[in-house]
Amino acid sequence: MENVVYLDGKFLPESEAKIPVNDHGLLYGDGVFEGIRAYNKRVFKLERHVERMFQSAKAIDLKIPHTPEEFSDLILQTCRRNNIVDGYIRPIVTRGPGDLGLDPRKCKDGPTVIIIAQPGITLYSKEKYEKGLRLVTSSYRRVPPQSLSPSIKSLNYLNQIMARVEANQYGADEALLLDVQGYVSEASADNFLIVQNHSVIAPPTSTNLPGVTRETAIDLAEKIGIRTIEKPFTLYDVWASNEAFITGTAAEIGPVVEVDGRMIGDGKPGKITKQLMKAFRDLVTTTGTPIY
Ligand code: PXG
Repeated sequence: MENVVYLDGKFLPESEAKIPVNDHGLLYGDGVFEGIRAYNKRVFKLERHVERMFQSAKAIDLKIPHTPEEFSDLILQTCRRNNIVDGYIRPIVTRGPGDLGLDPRKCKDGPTVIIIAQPGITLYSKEKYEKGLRLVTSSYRRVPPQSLSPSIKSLNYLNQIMARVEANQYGADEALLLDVQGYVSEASADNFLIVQNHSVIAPPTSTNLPGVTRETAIDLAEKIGIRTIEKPFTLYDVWASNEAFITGTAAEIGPVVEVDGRMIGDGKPGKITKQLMKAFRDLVTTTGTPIY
């Protein structure tokens, strides 16, 4: 059966959910979005994702025409319309349709609100989670907060797409981006963390997206009794680390076993990484906002 999409107050079959060609989301990437997962008929960290979307919208001075509570309810309704058990949810709010020209004041009809809920998303094969991912450092630097805050989950992903294209050209699974100062920022659509001397180390979020999965992994590490440290680190620290992993809603927690041709630890998914992957699986399948 065809997917049902929420678009500006209506639930429509996907093939009928159309956006005008003059929507500033398309013309200028002017808008924000979220990526959320549902597990076992529950939406994982729904409130936190909605909160982050409202924060991103506020940062670009875009007023979402709903309260966060209303928005959460629309997400749940969209899941119900699509009989979601395990799924992937993509809310998008664009500046809306308007005449050509950057000025958001041209978008007189107000924002366009879209919610897609589909049965799932797969980024990497099962084998990659068992054997680990191979990353290469990108020659592109993550856009600095002086230019556009990387904490805004906006519709402008070209910086990361360029890095991903480069990683593909090198035959790697993912790209690792540095910030303009040379510290590790994040992967193309995932946060990047390392393990050194039994501690999990995460780069501060000033140079990357404050990932919900990153926060969750840090909470889980602390619950298990693993020390977590937030501090800038360099590629040297990555190459010399005992373990490394990525976190993201789509990727979940993925072990990294190679960066720039150097083996991380013993070249196999690390012990702490595996512990976190297991704890994450337990958490996502037992918590979250019920859809039904
Ligand atoms: N950094 C960036 C730049 C991201 O886009 C993350 C980190 C991880 O954040 P979360 O909150 O998901 O742990 C993201 C998230 C997709 C897709 O369609 C991308 C993301 C999330 C869901 C789906 O590829 N990126």
